Amino acid sequence: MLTWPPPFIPQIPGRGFPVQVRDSSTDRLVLAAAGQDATLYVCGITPYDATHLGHAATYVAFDVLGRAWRDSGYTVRYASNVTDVDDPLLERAAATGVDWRDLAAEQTALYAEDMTALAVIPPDVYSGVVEVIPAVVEAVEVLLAAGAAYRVPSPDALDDDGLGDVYADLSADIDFGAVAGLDDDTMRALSRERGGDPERPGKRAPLDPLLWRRERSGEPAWDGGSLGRGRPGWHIECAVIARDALGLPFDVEGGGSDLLFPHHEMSTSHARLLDSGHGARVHLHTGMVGLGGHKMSKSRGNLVLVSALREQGVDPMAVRLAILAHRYRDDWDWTDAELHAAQDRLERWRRAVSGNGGPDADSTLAAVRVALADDLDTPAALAAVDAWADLALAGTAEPVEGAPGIMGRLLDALLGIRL
Ligand code: 5CA
Ligand code: ZN
Repeated sequence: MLTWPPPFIPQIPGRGFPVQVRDSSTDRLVLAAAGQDATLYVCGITPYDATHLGHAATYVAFDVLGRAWRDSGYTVRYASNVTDVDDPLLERAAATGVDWRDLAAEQTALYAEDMTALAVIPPDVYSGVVEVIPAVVEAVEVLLAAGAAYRVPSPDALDDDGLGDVYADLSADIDFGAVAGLDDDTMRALSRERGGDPERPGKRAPLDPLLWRRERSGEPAWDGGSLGRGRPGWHIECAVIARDALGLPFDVEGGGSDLLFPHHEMSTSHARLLDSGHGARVHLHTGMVGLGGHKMSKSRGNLVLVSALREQGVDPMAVRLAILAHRYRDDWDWTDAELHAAQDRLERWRRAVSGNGGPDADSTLAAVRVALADDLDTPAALAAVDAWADLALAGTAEPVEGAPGIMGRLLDALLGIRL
């Protein structure tokens, strides 16, 4: 799948520090990358109602991680997906009378425009599910052959040749549950809420997730080899795309906190069984952005779209700055006041860097680097820049020639804020 154009990343003096993040599985601070070649997988959009502020906040947060890694001299390999075939997308297409392919293509294009405007560095590997179906089929065949998956009769399938749908047998994975660390009742409730089918008859265990769904009337389907015509389940898609793009184990699997369970628990379990015990080293989750006190979500319809703000003439850098004003892992509500505060801050910073000379930038650069290395503490980074801007606007510090230029470049390189 085509990505969007990468933003220019200016050079800044010195080096950043190795980034520590709080792993969702252990709640401990850990080094985000095991070595100098950092690998990152972030779950991409299901292409409808894109790109709302919650999506944007999640991708901006991981973009900051990638920028901090690059600043500490690491190479970064970043992979992401587009869930361009899944129940919610097909349901929305059917409800609005559009072809699901047109809906997906239009929304994926809008997402690319929004990411470009928000200066998000594009993934190195960017796959739609429809592009990786043979790899998914092969992975499901491997799991079946290993006894880690089984067939469940699907009498409502179009071509009822008795092959049935395929489910993962979670009892084959001794580490299942380690990602989210939840009790059984909670897992069952979340599975029901988030795309699972704990009540489906014929499964060995309620939480066992779908790997391959046979073709049903009116649903798209692909050749599945020995599995029969059908389409992939959700979690196997990310397990296969991440494995093939990054190798196993990779450093960080990320997404919003709504993906911790079941999605990342299941995709990690699939990866482990496909590759002798390895998934992502670190799981990292962003908080939920809300609107009016509820999680911003397609199903609830309480959305603010990045494209709508852009159409109103809102500077995308103000949107990005409003996001960065929050710690990535916190839940927060999008409000007009948040946007106005970011617009004011952007305006102040622009005035502060407008001179040729200004307060020395070295300690601010160091403070921003320290803040980012400390679990991506963007509010602390913004506070350090505010302090520099205060001094610059007060005009009391001994002016250093070129300091405003360094400030502009550090904001661009580390925070993706172009003044
Ligand atoms: N395609 C799947 C992942 S494989 C999916 O969850 N798509 S999505 O379009 O629903 O969400 C895209 C990304 O945005 C996911 O990482 C999700 O966790 C995140 N996200 C969704 N809603 C919010 C929200 N309100 N706040 C923050 N992040 C959100
Ligand atoms: Zn995913």
